[in-house]
Amino acid sequence: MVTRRQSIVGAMGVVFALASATSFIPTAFAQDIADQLERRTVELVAPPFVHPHDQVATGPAQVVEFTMVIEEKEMVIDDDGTVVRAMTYNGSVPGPMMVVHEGDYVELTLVNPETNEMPHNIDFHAATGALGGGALTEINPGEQVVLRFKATRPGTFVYHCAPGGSMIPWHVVAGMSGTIMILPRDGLKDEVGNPLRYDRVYYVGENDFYIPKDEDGEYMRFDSVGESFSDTIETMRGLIPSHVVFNGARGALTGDNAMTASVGEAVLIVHSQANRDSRPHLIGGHGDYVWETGKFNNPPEKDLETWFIRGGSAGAALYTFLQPGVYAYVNHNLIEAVELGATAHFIVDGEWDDDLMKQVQAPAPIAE
Ligand SMILES: [Cu+2]
Repeated sequence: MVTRRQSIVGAMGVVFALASATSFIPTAFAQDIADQLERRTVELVAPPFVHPHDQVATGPAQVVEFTMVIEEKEMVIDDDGTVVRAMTYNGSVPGPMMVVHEGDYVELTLVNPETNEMPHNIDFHAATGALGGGALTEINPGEQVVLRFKATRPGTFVYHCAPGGSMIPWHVVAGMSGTIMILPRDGLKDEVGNPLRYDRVYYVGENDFYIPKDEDGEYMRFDSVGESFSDTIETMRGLIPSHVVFNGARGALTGDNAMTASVGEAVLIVHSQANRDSRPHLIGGHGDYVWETGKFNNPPEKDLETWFIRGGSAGAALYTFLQPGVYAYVNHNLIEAVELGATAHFIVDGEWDDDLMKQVQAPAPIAE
């Protein structure tokens, strides 16, 4: 008998080659440890913002419940009105950032509404086994699934869709990635164990888009997400993105959408790239403490000018702003920053410090 799931998956040409290898995994136990724990439900918020959370855990491990709804939709990604047939977790690119503590259990309800066209799933780089949960979360339109995993390793980790074959890179560059931050129960620490705290946290998710062009050199627009597949894959295989953007679109974090801070505030910037390398740089600032690989069991690097985000990872940088003004936060491949879109702004208020910098003489004609 061919089920609806098999017919849809077959029609998509998707082979869940590894799914059968994990079919022996029980999905429920009579006496799970997690069943004994207290539960907490978290409402996710769209990036660059992060849901409220404690930096230091206030009690024993909990089961932290999240829900994400997968939304396929058109999104405008630049000032020219270029449109992508995006696939998203909760409607944003990247998807929302989750925060838990080491030892907590993440319990995600993932919903794929009937109105979508594609099967989807989720692979958490923070999770252990079953393709990061990907093999246990494949859902067709009209289905939902609940996955629970134990947050055993502290750090910032990417999650992304991975439904098999060419669907994997396509869904990722169409927007289906995000980040979870697993804090040590006693919070972040410097290299000798002193506590490090942040006053604000922002999540900057970087995404490379590959919008095909027609014979006239114009960006193409498609009637459905399915119809965008073959031209998009052809463009993707050239490995040259048409857009590299923060938060889903050029300008999504500049101007009126700039991130804000005040002089003296410590700001944690979490930066993810699920598909491609990046190199964040804060122009006029630094990374005081940087977990370049995002893994908090390793000591942070200090005083960095630029840091490296490996494709398929998320890193974290802590910086206390010392001067007011507008700071550009860029991917320091400056072609990607300026031409392709990977620029954000911080607007920082406070008092200027002449000791750190002063214009000793304003521009004037060259003295004779
Ligand atoms: Cu997907």
